[in-house]
This record gives sequence, structure tokens and C-alpha cells, in this order.
Amino acid sequence: MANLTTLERGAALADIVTVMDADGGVIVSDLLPETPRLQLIEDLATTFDKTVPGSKSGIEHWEGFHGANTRRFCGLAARSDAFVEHALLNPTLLAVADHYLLDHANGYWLNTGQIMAVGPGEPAQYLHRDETNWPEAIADGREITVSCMFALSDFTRSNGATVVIPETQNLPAAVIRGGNFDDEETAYASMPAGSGMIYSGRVIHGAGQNTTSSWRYGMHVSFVVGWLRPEEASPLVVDQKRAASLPERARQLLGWASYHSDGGGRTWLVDFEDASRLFD
Ligand SMILES: O=C(O)CCC(=O)C(=O)O
Repeated sequence: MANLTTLERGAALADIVTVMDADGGVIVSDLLPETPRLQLIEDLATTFDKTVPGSKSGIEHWEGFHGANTRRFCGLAARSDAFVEHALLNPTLLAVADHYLLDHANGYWLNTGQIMAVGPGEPAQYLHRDETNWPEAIADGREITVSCMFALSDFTRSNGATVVIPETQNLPAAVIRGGNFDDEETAYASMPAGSGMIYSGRVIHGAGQNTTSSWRYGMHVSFVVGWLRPEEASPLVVDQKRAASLPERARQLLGWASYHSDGGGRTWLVDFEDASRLFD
């Protein structure tokens, strides 16, 4: 079995990046401390209870991907201040996103903040790369998306800890949906509640099989370069009133600001103005 390295909360960015460059992913312990983790669980409890397991897409491919006994929902910034403060604005995660995404973009925004709770008996998800969401944009040598899987409960190999194939971030650009790897090549993001596994949009991974009778409660948070369209339409869920109550950086990450490219292009404008002017 392959391994993922665990670093302590507060580890230097240089150390995090060294491990990510080598393996494609790194576990950071206590990335989401106890108090905000419990608050987040409380903030999301009603939605969790109301969410029916399985895909809402009605599309066969996505039904397989989402899993029949996995609960997924988004809109976390609309529902939880703890999400905004400790996950969306997590300084370690933002520093990693700055490092990988600002090389070839002038900014990035939230791709999705998504509960991924894998239920009892759920088989493993097929392996994939997150960047496969944007097949037109993938290219060797550049990251377009960076993700973190926060463990809201303990992640173990038997309850569906994320499966990661270290070093596959270095394989050539290609749409990856499915694949088989030997045991020696396969790592599991086993980690105590509160840890986060930060990973490259290029590393091959997927939810593990849950052979237990409990739920594996995960929260995925990912960012995508500002010149691509995110998976989740955040500003259609986080309305202007809610956005006005949030820090400026959170508003920008949630799509209440525009994108200015190096070449002078401006996108996501409101009547030719930067969308952030709505809050002046
Ligand atoms: O739930 C997990 O551990 C990973 C899920 C995942 O990679 C995804 O749905 O994109």
C-alpha cells in the first residue's frame, strides 16, 4: 500500500507544497479545529437529514459517480458562517491555491463546497481527476483546480476514506474517468476528524468503499481558476444580502466580483463594472 504524508496544522507552505509536488496530496491534521467542525455539523444538520442519498442529476453517468448511498449537497456558504470562516477562508488552503493557481490566472473562485457523506455499504467511486470537469482546459504542467477533503468525522480505510494514487498528478494530460491500480500504488486518506487532505486537480482519486454501518462524513472544498466556470453556481445560492454580510474575500470567492485577465480581458461584469462595486 502507498502512503500519504501527514503534516501538522501550521506547517510551512513550502513543506506542504514539497509533499504535494511529490505525491499529489497531503493530509494536514487539525485543519478544521474541533469547535468550528462541530458548529459546521450543527449548521448543516437539517440539510443533511433532509438530503436523500443518491444523485439528483437524472444522468446515468453522474448517478454512478455520485453513488446510490452517498448524500451530497452544496450551498454551504449560504448555510454556515463556520463554513465561510474556517473552510472557504481557510488560510492554509488559500495559500496552497495561491501557489498553484496564480501562476496562470489572476485569481480563482470557489469551484464547489460540497458535503460528500458516504453511507454504509456504498461501493468505491470510480477513480478520476478533478480537472476532468473541464476537458477543454486540461494541459500538462498547469493546475486549474485545487481541492481539499475535510474529514468531518474520522476517515478510515473501511468507512470510505478517499482513495488516492500518489504521483499520478505527473501523468500526461488526459480525461481520466476510471482506472485500476495495484495495491502498492494505492493510498487511503485515513485521518482523524478535523484533518484535511489537500490535493491536486491532477491526482487520480475517488471515494473509497464503505464496508461499515456508519456514515463517512466528508466536506469537499475546491477552487478553480477565474477564467473557468465553476461546478457550483454560488452567487445563485448565496444571494446579495447574504454576500453583503460576508468578508470581501469571501464575496470574491463566491462570485460576487469580476475577473480581470493579464491580457486586459474583463469578465463577469455588471453593466461594465466590477461586480464587487455592487457593495460600494
Ligand atoms: O468522497 C470522496 O472521498 C471523494 C469524492 C470525489 O472525489 C468526488 O466526488 O469528486
